[in-house]
Amino acid sequence: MNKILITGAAGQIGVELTQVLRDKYGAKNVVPTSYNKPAYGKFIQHETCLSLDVRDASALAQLVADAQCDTIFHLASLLSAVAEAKPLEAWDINVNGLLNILEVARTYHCAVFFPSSIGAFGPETPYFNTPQDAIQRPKSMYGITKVSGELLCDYYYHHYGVDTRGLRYPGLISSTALPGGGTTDYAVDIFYAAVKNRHYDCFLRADTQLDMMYMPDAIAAAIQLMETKAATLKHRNAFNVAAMSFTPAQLAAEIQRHLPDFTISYQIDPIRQAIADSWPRHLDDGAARAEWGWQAHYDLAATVADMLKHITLNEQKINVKVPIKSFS
Ligand code: AKB
Repeated sequence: MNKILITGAAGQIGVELTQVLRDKYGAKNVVPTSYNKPAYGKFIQHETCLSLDVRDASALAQLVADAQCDTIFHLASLLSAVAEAKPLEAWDINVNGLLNILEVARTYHCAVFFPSSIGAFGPETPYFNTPQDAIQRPKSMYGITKVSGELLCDYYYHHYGVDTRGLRYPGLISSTALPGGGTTDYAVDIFYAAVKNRHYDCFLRADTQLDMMYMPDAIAAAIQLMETKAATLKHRNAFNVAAMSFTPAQLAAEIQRHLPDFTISYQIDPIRQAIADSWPRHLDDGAARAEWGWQAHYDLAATVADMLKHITLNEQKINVKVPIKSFS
């Protein structure tokens, strides 16, 4: 990786990935782009984050050509709950946007990182130890766009030799940037509510078990996969990765070990609950371990301790957005 373009750089993954890539490859070799002006100006300076709509193929091509990029981390995407509320826009951004990225990668010989998701699976998939190669019949528009993305990445590799690689991320937890409209957002919102109000009203049922990962592991996985020698990869795209799997009740209990007066109640959002109920509980990430040495470092206890430490420290400094509650 010599010159790296990042789309969706102001999003939950993008904010932290941009910083880690800049530290590793040099700030001048990383080109962060975002559709919206970054809400997290503290973390990505406005003047260095370029404005880009991934649906604008010619602007994208111009940028890649001008900056002479050889790698693209394509993070721009609508998440599951928003995609369910805006299915056509989700298709346009998540699928047509990716097609533009793949076409520009084919023309300018770029490698591409594409984040898929546990959302690429559906209720017909085994819920536990979900295999790397399993039936994929997602019921959400988000999941449909993610399966389409996985297949398009395979297609561009097999037909054009584009070096496409990707992961199936679980719900991601981070103390830097908030997620925007996902089903697993509760696992981030809960920390801010715990620190500020000692109470959280959860939109998923207490027993909704899902795979989750702390952001430092998610960032390390993406970079490690992109740095792996191509010859060792059999799957290339859509690697299952896992770190921990828990329910809202288990997460609340772990937070209570640090904040004994924290309480949780449940007010179910039927749309997000239905999405969560259709997703696997725990992925088998054996292929990622075997092919490129994947290993998570943060479990539930370590994640909760680190999140509470950072959010408590930053509470006064970070301009926290109000967590999204409804998408109707
Ligand atoms: C979402 O909830 O939509 C995402 C995901 C699991 O892909 N966090």
